[in-house]
Amino acid sequence: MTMTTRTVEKYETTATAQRIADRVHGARHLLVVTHDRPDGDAIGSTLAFARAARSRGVHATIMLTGPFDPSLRTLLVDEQPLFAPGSNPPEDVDLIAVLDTGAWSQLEHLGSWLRTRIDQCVGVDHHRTGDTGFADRIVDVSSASCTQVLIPIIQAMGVRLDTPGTGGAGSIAEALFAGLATDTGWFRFSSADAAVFSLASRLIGAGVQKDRLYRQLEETARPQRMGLLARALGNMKWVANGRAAVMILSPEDFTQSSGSAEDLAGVVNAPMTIGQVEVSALLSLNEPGPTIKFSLRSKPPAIAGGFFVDVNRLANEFGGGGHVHAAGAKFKGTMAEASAAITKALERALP
Ligand SMILES: [Mn+2]
Repeated sequence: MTMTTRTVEKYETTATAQRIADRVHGARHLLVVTHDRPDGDAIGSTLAFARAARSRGVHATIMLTGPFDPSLRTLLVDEQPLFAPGSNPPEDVDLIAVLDTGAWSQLEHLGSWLRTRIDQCVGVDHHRTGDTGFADRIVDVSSASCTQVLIPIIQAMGVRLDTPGTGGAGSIAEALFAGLATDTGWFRFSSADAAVFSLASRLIGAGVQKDRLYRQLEETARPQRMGLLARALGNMKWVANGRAAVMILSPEDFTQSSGSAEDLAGVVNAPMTIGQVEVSALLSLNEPGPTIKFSLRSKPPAIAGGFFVDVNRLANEFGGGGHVHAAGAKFKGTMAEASAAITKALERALP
């Protein structure tokens, strides 16, 4: 009998911060990329890393893939990234930093190009799983954001982060802070631990203007959001003795408020401010059709170890999923059927 041994490589750190810094110093043209549909941490990470490399005299280009929230554009300031698909990566690139992901599935448009240059790639990430297998990578799942993982690398590059007056618009510190703030829900999530606050303190000490950044990133919705919110609250139903709220938005609501699916961000959260509410559900259908979108939110327990509703499991019942406190699903049927089905599921989850 023969034993076949197959090494399944773990997704973990293989390089030191100094090793990554040395590779940056040895590069002529660094390309910085991140996952498709980049969020605040992805954009913040690419900006911080490219700006740090440039401050050490290394030519750096950022390439972003897919749509992203228009408010994040304000972080770019003078930066002019390349966008994929559409433009091609520069030919003379000799080092590629892949940030905030280690999964080929999140690198759809650049994946095949990156695969041909795998020995030029380094990875920096804070996610638990990945399959890109770059030889030099730093994976720190204890970090709240990828920008936090970048700190020791940027320091090893010889870049100072604490100098007062260096944290303004378009700075390395601002980009690092943007990733840290957005990935921790502005320091509310459990990932916002003492190390996160201490890093935030350093960055604010460098001059990062958190109030301006908050306004720039979080208070930029279109007026249409208020119209949709008013309609959602107007038809809200309490279920399970007021411990859950169900809101409905039909195609008519979207037409009359001139709103679109993008204007929905945050609407599902409105009932969560009510003390007795454990779960909020928003059922939306932005144009006539058979597929209704469920958005579900729940609160963490009121006391450590106490009761809470796992909305990921609730969403699973409808073929969807997500996280414990934020999930979604798609429902085929009429709005009345959708409303009856979610009401029944909520009453079961909140006996
Ligand atoms: Mn992240």
